[in-house]
Amino acid sequence: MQRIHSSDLKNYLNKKVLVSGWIQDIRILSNIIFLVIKDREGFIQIFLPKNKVKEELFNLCKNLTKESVIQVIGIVLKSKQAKLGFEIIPESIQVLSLANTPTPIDTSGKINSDLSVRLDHRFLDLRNPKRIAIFKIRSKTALLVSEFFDSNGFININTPKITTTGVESGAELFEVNYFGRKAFLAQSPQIYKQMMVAAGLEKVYEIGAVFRAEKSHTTRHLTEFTGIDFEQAFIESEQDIMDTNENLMKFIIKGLNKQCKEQLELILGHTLIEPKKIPRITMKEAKEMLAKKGKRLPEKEDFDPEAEKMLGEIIKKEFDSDFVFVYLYPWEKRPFYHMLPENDKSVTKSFDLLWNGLEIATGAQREHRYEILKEQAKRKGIDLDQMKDYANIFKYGCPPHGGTGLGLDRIIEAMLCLDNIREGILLPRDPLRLNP
Ligand code: AMO
Repeated sequence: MQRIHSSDLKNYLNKKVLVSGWIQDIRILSNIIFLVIKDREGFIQIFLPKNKVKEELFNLCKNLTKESVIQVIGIVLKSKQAKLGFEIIPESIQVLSLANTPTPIDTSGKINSDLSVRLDHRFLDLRNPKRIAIFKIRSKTALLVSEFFDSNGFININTPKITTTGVESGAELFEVNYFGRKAFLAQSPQIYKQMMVAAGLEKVYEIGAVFRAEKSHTTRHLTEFTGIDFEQAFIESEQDIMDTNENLMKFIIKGLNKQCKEQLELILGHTLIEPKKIPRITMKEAKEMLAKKGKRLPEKEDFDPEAEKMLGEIIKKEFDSDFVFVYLYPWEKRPFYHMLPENDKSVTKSFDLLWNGLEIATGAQREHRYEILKEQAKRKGIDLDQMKDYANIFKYGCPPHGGTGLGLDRIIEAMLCLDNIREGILLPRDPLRLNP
């Protein structure tokens, strides 16, 4: 017999089915036993009236423990008491795995455990429909990202995660002993995505692991996260790159509202708001808006989390948008490879994208002219010629180009209004957490 999921029960009324899952609840009364089992899609009630089921089944259920895995064959009947409106009267029950009791954390979601304890027992923590919903949404998001880039002519690439150089200022590198040679875990695919544009692929994207040796203990930083990176050639300016990001976000939201309606409603109580036009403001304008609300930031400084949150609220009020692009970031706060505008060398042709007051992406037009790039690197104290693999990209015909790095984990955090980035990643890595 083929197994069916809880969500399919409605199609099998009065028919014999095989279901399996984890025991969520057991209620034993003198003449009746109720079992609730959960599978990936929801819950199934198993009803055992003593006078209608075999005695051995009744006795077997008395010894079951919560979270044990069982397989049930029985008839689907309508039920007024069952949440889904159906229950199964079993003909047979097979115990596939008996769980130890008690479990280290409550899996029903009724008793809250500390996040850190939950993460220590993540596989048990995920036996909760709300948590599974997060990862169904995350899975669909990644798929939609690929669909978007694929249908817009981008080529999917896979770049090395063991490398010898990094170009992200501020983000530290994890050192690896590579057969006695010093290597690093990639802090972004920046070099390689630019390289592939120069190679002639023109438009590329990658979804892959990114490593940052930052000792940040915040609700938005991980030491290993999933980056969505893209790079595109023959652009006019960073505005073209913002367009791509804007279209991507609209595509994701539209797709999720269609394909993950149930999960979004379970977590948020509603589907996502589809953005109309995402406002684009300069860093200077953003700082003026913040200053009016009493938050003053130095000219050359980036936003702190409080400023980002405040800006999100201001934009929501003034533009009725959950998203905002902030562009023309100060040169001091951006890596050397960002292009500078002709008329103002104090800023770069770069931007951040914020969703619900959280930075989810950074992008820019890159400097593709070797001599200017070399000069910019020098201004940051970097000798470009020491970075041979990167420097070479610009020596043999490199078109104007730009791109973006988006954090998938940040997108999920912002989208689902999660308190902590760790809620949206299966097994987070941070300065303190290296397990499980
Ligand atoms: P940046 O360093 O801003 O830019 O990273 C891009 C995006 O990645 C996410 N992100 C993080 N997510 C979780 N934990 C972290 N520690 C973390 N650091 C960054 C954020 C961020 O916006 N090469 C450039 C991108 C580019 O210009 O193409 C870069 O890596 O969402």
